[in-house]
Amino acid sequence: MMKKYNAVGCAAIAAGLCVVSAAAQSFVDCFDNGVVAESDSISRFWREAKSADCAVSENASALILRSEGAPSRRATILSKNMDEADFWSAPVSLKIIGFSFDQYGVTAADTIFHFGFTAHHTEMAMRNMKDLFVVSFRKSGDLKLAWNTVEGVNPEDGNILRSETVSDGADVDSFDLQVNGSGKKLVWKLILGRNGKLEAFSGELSAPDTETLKEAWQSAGRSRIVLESQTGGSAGPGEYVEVRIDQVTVDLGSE
Ligand SMILES: [Ca+2]
Repeated sequence: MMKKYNAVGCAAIAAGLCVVSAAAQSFVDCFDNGVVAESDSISRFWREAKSADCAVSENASALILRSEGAPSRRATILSKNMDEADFWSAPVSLKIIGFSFDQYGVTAADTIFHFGFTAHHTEMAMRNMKDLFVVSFRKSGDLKLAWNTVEGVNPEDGNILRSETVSDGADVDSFDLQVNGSGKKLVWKLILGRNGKLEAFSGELSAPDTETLKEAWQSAGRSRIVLESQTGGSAGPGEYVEVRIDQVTVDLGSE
């Protein structure tokens, strides 16, 4: 059964920063209470994993994932197990709203955001998680959507479902990752937003790949969401990548 949570606590709604849709909203975090681990409605909802020098914080109604100081540094947060994120039972939509990148001393191509779904059991860098269905997005516009069932694979190096270079990567301010594995195949749709202008990509896994992923996921017996910032190879001491997010929601998807 889907659990429903209230979206109370989104003080930023009045400011127009935190828009909560009325229909089918299952989970929302507007990062309003100053403590990352505490979502606006669920205690101890997020757990974090950070490389040296990295930071996860919540400030002014935003989540900030900051990776810093060397290549391949990561700041990661992992949700609790969520019935709402179980796309094998019902279509799921994971929305990242009010997104922006900031970086210092690091190239746009090395300014990296990862997000998506995982059946992994505990918080750690995403490359060390198995069972991922994820998006990798770089400020340069490099976009990859991939899945994997093994540890030690970077999100952008798994089984690639889509690889694109989108225009105006620095202007992307929202993501909506919709996944539906509740039928015979897993179908997905990814919608990028730039100031209200939407760009969509979609596809589906083959039946054998769907079976492989579903077996791994159901063997793990959980579904979580995960977000991560990462530095690429051009990061040195004092240089950083920052990902800022105003709101994360998990809803019933559209199919
Ligand atoms: Ca919080």
